[in-house]
Amino acid sequence: MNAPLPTAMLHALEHTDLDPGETAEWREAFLALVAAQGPERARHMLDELARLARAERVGWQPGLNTPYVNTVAVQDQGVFPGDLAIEERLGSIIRWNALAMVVRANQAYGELGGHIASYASAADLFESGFNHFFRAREGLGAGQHRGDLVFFQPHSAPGVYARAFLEGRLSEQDLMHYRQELTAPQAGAQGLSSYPHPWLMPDFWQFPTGSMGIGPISSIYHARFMRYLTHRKLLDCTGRKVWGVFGDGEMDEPESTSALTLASREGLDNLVWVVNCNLQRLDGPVRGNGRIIDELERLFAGAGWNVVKLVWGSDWDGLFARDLTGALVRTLEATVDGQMQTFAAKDGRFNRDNFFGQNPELAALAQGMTDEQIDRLKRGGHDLVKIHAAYAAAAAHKGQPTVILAHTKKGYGMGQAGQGKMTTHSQKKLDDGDLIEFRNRFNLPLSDAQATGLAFYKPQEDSAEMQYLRAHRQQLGGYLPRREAACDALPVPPLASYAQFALQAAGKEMSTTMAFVRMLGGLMKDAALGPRIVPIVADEARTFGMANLFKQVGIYSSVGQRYAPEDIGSVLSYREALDGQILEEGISEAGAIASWTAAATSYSVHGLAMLPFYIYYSMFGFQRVGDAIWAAADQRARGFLLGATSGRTTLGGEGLQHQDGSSHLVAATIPNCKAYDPAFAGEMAVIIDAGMREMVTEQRDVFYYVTLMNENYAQPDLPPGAHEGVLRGCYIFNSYPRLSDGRQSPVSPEKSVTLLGSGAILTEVVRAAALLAAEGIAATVVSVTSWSELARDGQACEARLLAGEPAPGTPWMAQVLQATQGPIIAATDYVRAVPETVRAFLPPGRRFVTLGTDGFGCSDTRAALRSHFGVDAAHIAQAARHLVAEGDAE
Ligand SMILES: Cc1ncc(C[n+]2csc(CCOP(=O)(O)OP(=O)(O)O)c2C)c(N)n1
Ligand SMILES: [Mg+2]
Repeated sequence: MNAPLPTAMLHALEHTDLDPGETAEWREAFLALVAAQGPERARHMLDELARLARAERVGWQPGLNTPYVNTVAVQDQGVFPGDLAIEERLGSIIRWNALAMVVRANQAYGELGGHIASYASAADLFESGFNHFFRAREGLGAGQHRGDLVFFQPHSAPGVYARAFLEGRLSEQDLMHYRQELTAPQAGAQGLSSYPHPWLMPDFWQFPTGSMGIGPISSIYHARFMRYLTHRKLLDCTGRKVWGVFGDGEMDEPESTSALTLASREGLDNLVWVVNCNLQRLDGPVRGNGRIIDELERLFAGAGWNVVKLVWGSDWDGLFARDLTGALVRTLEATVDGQMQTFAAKDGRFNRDNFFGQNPELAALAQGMTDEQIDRLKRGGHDLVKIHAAYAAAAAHKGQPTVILAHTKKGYGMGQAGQGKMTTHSQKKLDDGDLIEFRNRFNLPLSDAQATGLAFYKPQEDSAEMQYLRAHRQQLGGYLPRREAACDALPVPPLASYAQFALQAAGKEMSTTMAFVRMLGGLMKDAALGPRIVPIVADEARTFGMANLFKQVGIYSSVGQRYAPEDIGSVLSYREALDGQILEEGISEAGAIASWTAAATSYSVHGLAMLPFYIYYSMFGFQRVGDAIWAAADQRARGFLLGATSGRTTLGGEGLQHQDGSSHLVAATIPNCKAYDPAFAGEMAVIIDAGMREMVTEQRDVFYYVTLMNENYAQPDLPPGAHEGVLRGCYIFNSYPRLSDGRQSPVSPEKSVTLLGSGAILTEVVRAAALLAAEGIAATVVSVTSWSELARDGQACEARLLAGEPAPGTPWMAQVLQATQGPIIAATDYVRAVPETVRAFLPPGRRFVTLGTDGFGCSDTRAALRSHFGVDAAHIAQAARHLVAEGDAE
């Protein structure tokens, strides 16, 4: 890998030299040292000089860039183990089918969209992986490979479908229903989703990557989670890799690069990224005035990654060898990406004149080549031999993650229709001439009519190509991508074994956060389920009173603990351990949610069910990393998100940025997320128990969002028979008959109200009920544990009704409220839109008013905040008085 560069290249890289003679002496001395004593001694000498330079403060820093050439030298390439001609033919066929699929869909329905140019640039990068590197799951048995994890660039999905077509996993009918998931089943076909979506194609896609940046960060945390499983001796993941093919434009997403140092710090040599540097994104060049490969090399090298540059194809080897003056390297060093893109878009003639024509040395280099040959000079990412060499180097590298920076052309092979064109990203229509040109360019065995008719092409099953394709996948364990869901079901311990204190709290004061942490500690002691629990925090464990878990189960560290912690004698000591159970992600909600996703999908990715509990400031969840949660939902995550210190008034002093009044609104929009805002520890216990059973025993693809509060108050016993209501969204908590001279009076509808509350605001509701009862207004208090479950249930009943079903059912909300009387007031610590979602499902004829915390939060006491937002007992009681008076007046 570290073979010397030709001397000419070194000349090309020289700076202005004030004393070339002296330089020559130093150079000769160094070369003599390498020749006589080898590279190790040479490295030692350079280190020594670097130490001296620093000591003398000469202001020298080693640059992070290497020359703009391949990292793997020709002589280190190794022998290509495949049949180049067959692989190229297969690649051409897959390219064609991918293109035909997109163009057909758009000819039929112009609005469907789709992409051709991205896969055209990535095809060889994908194919090398498929033919030689990406391992599929053999099975879950002992000694069987459980498969690599491969993250595919989303808008290159057509290429993955086109390959699956040759593999016999998708039919021609399926390809004809690209982006037609609703129409396809009517034609007996499978609709192919636009991008990798496990939700939509649960047997096919594993990792949702459609939102740029989420694939990259997710791949890092999946790789780290595999280490976690190995170190905790739950599952040996050695020998399995995580591969990710991402775009160069995609690297601009903050999520893409924010965890690079985690990957290197953890020494994740099970991780390989291939960044497809086609120099373009959607609108134009990624770095028109600079060079993205150089920039990424500096970034990744600086972050501690092994960088493999895959810049030029094999045809360039000869050019570099003949470039005795260094003119070629010098010119490449001086060419910015915007210009390189123009060269990609133009033909051989243009490049002879404008690239090689830049100086006589370059012109001489190109002299023996035809325009056609110049046109076909490949970039590294289009040369299967060079790609294989880079992948092999990456796969063998130890101790660091690797990034391969692959230089390609966007729209490669699309000719005038798209190669290197500014607008190529969205090009999805090709005219007859373009199609014929593409067929010719890739030597496809299609007649003119077949080409212009966009016929899909599949070689005979017994052809050399098909045999080759099958044999290579067989060697690598089978086909992929392939998503599987088979895993062991986990038993959940009886509720009473870890949550009796919460179910029968008998008025003991505590917050629901405290109750949760106590329950979690108990659950982790369960022999069967305990080890599968993954507590995750983003530097807020102490905030939530979880410090005791540090000692109990330890914080995961891939190197154990190399220091004596300051608090070593404490029962709460900060204990890091190789088999530590807690994932402490530091201040990175994006990282923590990626960790959670990795654990929450372990049942599918690894065939081993894990149960993550990620606890965080609720404001920094759906609001901060909502898109990552959406992707986790797509990936069919199973686990708990705990939005702690929740509510806009309950958090008190923390103010505007911290106080959450909206997370339940967003949670409600995620179809497989069940969101709860319990007021009491007993309710929370019932919800956690049901969630665990649903996710790890019944193995349903749902996840739970539960908000927790930091307010201490008396926790009542859970009323008998409340379980069903707690899970369906509400139950009657208590009734407060009106008091008159200390005696109870009969209730009349005019003097009754029904008060609904959730989370910590339920305590205000109860206080309001007591105030009203004392004034002669009877109140029934309904504890709402989930507004979104109530709304969903109501919508389902309504849908059945509208569909004319004979027994559509009554919404649970209406059933519960039928037993109550008077106007209804709902109060929460969230924006009013949250309780408003149930308005349609109330019993008919009841007045309904919602109180919430719309507006910006601010810092003050809970009492002051609740008064400010109008959700305290006084405001609730006032609203009730008004509604009762309104009723009296009617
Ligand atoms: C978060 C997000 N923002 C924007 C998009 C829309 N989008 C899809 S592909 C693309 C350009 C991708 O460029 P690059 O990463 O360089 O990939 P290439 O197609 O060039 O291989 C954009 C902007 C998206 N999918 N996700
Ligand atoms: Mg790009």
